[in-house]
Amino acid sequence: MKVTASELKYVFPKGFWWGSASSATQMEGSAQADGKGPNIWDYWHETETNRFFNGIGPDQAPQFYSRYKEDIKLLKDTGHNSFRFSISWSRLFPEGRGEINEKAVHFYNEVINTLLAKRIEPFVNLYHFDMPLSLQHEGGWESRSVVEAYVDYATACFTLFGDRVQKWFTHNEPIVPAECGYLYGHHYPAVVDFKKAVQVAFHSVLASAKAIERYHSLNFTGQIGIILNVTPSYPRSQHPADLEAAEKADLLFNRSFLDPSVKGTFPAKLVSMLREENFLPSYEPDDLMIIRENTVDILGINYYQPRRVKAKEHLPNRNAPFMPEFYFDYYDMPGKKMNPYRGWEIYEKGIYDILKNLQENYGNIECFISENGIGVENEERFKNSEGIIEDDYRISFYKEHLKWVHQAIQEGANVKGYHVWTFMDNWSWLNAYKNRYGLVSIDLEQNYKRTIKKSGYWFKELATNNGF
Ligand code: BGP
Repeated sequence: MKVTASELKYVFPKGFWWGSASSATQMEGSAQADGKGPNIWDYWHETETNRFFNGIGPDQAPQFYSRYKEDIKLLKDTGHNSFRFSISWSRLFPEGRGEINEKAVHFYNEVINTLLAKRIEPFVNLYHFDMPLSLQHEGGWESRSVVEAYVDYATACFTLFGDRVQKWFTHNEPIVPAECGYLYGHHYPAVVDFKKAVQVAFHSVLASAKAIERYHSLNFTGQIGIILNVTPSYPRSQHPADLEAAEKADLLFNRSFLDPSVKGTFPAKLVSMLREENFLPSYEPDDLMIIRENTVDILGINYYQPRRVKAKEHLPNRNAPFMPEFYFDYYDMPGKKMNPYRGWEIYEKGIYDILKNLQENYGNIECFISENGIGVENEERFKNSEGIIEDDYRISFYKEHLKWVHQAIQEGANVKGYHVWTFMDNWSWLNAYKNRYGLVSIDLEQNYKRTIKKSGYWFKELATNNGF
């Protein structure tokens, strides 16, 4: 229902981007179809199925590959004026480099053209956790040759689709492959090695800068940026030791990517922390200059939860593998609000704190909320007699975050849009279909039948009214 602006409490700036984010491996399915090469997820699922919730792998993602037309219509029905998806590197280049897969070119052209025909702006991300297997065999992001392969892949994407795509992103949450793949064992190759994690992180930053350099050198008129999960670090107290713990967590998890991406430099304090432990990455003479000169045009912010920390209570075991938690302990704040299904704290003001930080300390760079959402288990129980899931908790979740986004805008934050995670219930890296995040539900029993949830109808109203 369209209402007038005076009837709304929270009105957003004209042209605000309303939409959602997705990723290839989580949405496309058809993991072996039409010449796609395997990526690390296809491989890991095949070799260690037990690691995945109910043993379900990426092949059973919601089949966007074959159903994109129906899905793009649903994007329209849920009010999207913009939509982020990622290109599957191993669909476009089955070996990661070399011969291109024409069927993939056709597919992504179709997706882009269908979106544009419906006046939905495509936001295209190049890397969302899905390393082609053959490049992982070369060492993945640990390896310099993979950085070069990535720049070639990015160049191919710009050349193929850059006449129509105006918003590009080099990575989604690049810290995740570093921490989950090289520290915490959640992503393949599940190595535990801090030095390697740092190398992976450094190469991701370098790859991003090189792709930005390439994009700008090709004289496209669009923008290129990066998507970061900036998780504010809150200290338990104002005790100097707690403050230091929070600062170190912030340096490691946020500023490690935020500073080089936006300012072109790594924080001196982070560098000295890493030097002290002999963890500095290896790099070539020009790398730091490339990073300095090729910062992002735009920043996407994924926000789900805060990070609460305190000073360490006990000395770490120096014989155990080094972990970020050598610098701080997690703080379990009494009374915090939780999403029990995902085990993540819900703290709406965090989104405002991030935007204020960007405004005050990062030149008020143009940004948007690129992911925000809540994953809930067994949503079937909320189905009404018409088969629609009444997910009022999701609507409240969005509203409570949007109030803070609105507040930041009133105070001058340069935030241009709000994308939820996610459009349609999809396959999650470790939880498969356990927690559902979509505006649209998927019925796995009925051939992935799509049904708009109550939140999907609400989102349409939100976008139509440009506020609520
Ligand atoms: C973000 C990722 C998404 C998505 C989301 C939800 O960090 O960018 O890919 O998965 O988190 O998390 P999960 O699927 O683990 O519940």
